Amino acid sequence: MKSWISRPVPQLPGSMPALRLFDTVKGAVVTLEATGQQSMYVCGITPYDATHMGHAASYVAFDLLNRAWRDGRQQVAYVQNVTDVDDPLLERATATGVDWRELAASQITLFRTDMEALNVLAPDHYVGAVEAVPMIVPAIEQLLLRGLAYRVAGSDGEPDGDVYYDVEAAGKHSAAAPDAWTLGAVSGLSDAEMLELFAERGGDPGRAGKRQALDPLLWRVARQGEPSWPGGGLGEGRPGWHIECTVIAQKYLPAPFTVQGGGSDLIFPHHEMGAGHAYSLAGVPLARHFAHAGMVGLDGEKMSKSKGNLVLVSRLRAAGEDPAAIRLAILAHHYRTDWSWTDAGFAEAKDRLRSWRAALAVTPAGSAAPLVARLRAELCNDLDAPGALASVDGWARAALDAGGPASAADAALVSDAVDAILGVEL
Ligand code: 5CA
Ligand code: ZN
Repeated sequence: MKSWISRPVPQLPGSMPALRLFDTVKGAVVTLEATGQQSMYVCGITPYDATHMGHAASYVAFDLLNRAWRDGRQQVAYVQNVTDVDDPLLERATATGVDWRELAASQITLFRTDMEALNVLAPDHYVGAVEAVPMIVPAIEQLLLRGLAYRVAGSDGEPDGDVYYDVEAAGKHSAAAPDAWTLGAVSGLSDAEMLELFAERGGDPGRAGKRQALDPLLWRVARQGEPSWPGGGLGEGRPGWHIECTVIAQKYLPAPFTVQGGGSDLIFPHHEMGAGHAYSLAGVPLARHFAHAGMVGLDGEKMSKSKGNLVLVSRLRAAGEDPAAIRLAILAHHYRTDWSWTDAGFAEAKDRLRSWRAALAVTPAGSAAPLVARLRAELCNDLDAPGALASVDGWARAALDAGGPASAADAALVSDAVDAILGVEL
């Protein structure tokens, strides 16, 4: 699928020190080895109401990681998916009387435009679930062959043949290896916590005929009125959610790749099950590290399509708001914290942008290099964007207090650094 167009990233003198990042699995900040080659998979949107501020914040968070790596002279291979067929998308299409393909296409187009406006670097591969079906089918067949997946007989009006992943068999199968996956390896949750979240987040714990309540769907055989694709020995149908991301990541990235990213609502079951699928298929972990961004709310409530309390990037843009200010409003919060979008926070971001731009015109000679060093120190410390913003604020105050004369060379370096590292164009 077509990705979007990245704006060029200025190359700064010097480089970012080794990056420290919070790893969800380890529950601690770890140092990412600077091997020269990094790889990242960030879960993409389900295109039925894009792009709300929660989505935007998660992509800006991993864009900071991408930029920090690049500034540290690392090559980055970046893959993102689009969940372009899924129950909620189909439900929304039915409810609004729009063809599901049109709904998805329109929201993906909007998302691309929003990402470009927010100066989020594009992935090297942007892959839809639909186009990945031919790769996903053989992976599910493999899991069946290895006894790590099973078919469920039809009952209660459901047809025969849906395929589920056997979490218990998969855990036992890999248990001998030190880096093996067993249920809970990624999320560290108890059974009771997993059961609750599984039901909330697209799982079907009560489905008759499953071996364990937490077994996730791999293949849903065709139903009347639902889209379906050829599934070889699986029969016509469509894939389950977790196997889509697993197979796309395995196809386009090394195994293991460096960082699996997404919002914290993806830790369980999505990234847990994806890690299981990947280990079952490849015998090595999916990713070395798992990183998760906090949830964004609106005035204290989680922002979600179902609650209808969405702040859309496209709506703000249509109202003439500067995307750089939207990005700054996001960066004012550490990526791991949960926070709420507010008008006051946005107004603050707009003031900040104005002050930075005014300061650029009176950049004191010799002020740029120390700022670049401070920006790097903040970012390599678990992507501390609020710390970085405070550094630029300090520089801007000093510049405005001094009131000139300006150094053109320093102004150029400050502008390049704020762009390269924070993705904000002054
Ligand atoms: N298509 C799947 C991932 S494969 C999905 O979760 N799609 S999504 O459209 O619901 O979300 C896209 C990304 O935005 C995910 O990383 C998700 O964790 C993140 N996200 C969704 N809602 C919020 C929110 N309110 N705050 C922060 N991040 C959010
Ligand atoms: Zn995903």
